[in-house]
Amino acid sequence: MEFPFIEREDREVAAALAGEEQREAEGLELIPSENYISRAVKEAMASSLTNKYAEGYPGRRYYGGQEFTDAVETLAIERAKKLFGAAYANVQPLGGANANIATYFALLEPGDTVLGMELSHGGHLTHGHPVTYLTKIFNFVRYGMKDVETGEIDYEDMLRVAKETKPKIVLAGFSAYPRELDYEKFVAIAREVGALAVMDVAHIAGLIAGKAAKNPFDYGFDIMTTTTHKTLRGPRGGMILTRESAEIAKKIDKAIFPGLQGGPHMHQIAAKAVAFGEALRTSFAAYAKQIILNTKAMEGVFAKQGARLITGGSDNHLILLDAETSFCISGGEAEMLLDRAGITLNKNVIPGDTRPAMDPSGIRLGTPALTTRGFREAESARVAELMIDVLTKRDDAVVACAHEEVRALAAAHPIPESFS
Ligand code: DSN
Repeated sequence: MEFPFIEREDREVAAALAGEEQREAEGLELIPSENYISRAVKEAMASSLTNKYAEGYPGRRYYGGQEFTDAVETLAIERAKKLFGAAYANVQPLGGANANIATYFALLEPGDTVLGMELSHGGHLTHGHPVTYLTKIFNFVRYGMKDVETGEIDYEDMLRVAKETKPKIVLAGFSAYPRELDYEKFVAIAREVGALAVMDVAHIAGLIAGKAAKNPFDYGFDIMTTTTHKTLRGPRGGMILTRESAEIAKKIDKAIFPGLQGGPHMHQIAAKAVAFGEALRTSFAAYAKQIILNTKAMEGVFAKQGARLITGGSDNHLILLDAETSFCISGGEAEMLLDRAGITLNKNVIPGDTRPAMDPSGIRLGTPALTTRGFREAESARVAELMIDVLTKRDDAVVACAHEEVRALAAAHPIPESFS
């Protein structure tokens, strides 16, 4: 993307923006929570709607001049409802963390309990990690995997904890778990203890929208929270979806505004509307399916090499690999080494990790961004081979050689401006 005005008026920012454009174009993005947006989504984000205050919701705002904010927010809401089979959608959360926090404040009293996934087993900070301020207000209890080699969740223990601690929310969802959850069991446990079943689908929203993964609402989940910028391929932001209860939706609306946020970012909401429109096209289903095929192709290469994959593989868009056991290298070192070859991914804790969080044993990688660039199974498998080469040999010549091939793969698959 060109920035002619910034170039003319602010050379320092222009240099940083141009650098990022080049980094994204020439490198391969494997961070599973990242993706590339269309030019149409970018245009909406750069639109004049950023100038407008619009506290409230369509048809009931606090300031005048809302005919166009109401139009875009209504479009975003209606498209989101259609994509996920929801009765209600709040498209104002500024991000996934905000969506989760608002859901807690909407539905809980201080001191109430949430049963969520252990962070080192794939859960997210906002699912109640002690470093978040959420734990000063609510009580978070945990479930995890019974067997990290297969990824099976310990549903028996989860039920035991639920009966003992009486959570108000049973929270499914993850940011580093490569398997599908047994939604029936989650909902059954929630119902048994009188809790609401909430699923944070941030990572797999695009897979659900593209019908390449099960939809938690089909299994009775009450609420889904999500980001809009990962597999869903929209602008950075969040959203909360309610399956059927008008009462819950009303509480969520109040928690977002005036409870936690001020003026909604209307340019982002316009971009969400555009992205949801893109996700409603039939081509998006093919995209979602290809993400999983590409992950499987990478999984096959790592498995053949004898690498240790947490849960034994992947059913979705991401792989969690024990770099320490597989390649005798820490996650942090692996991340830096691969960065030098133009392959970006992130270090990640693995279950039972004994290493520090800033340099854990694992790496997390995924295929949503590569798939947007048109990678298919063969190219994805080749990227895994290049990674293995770099991680096993590590010398400068091998890194340089891999980097050259990465540049060639990137050049052959330019970041698209449109998905139609
Ligand atoms: N930062 C996002 C991720 O990478 O999964 C969610 O925290």
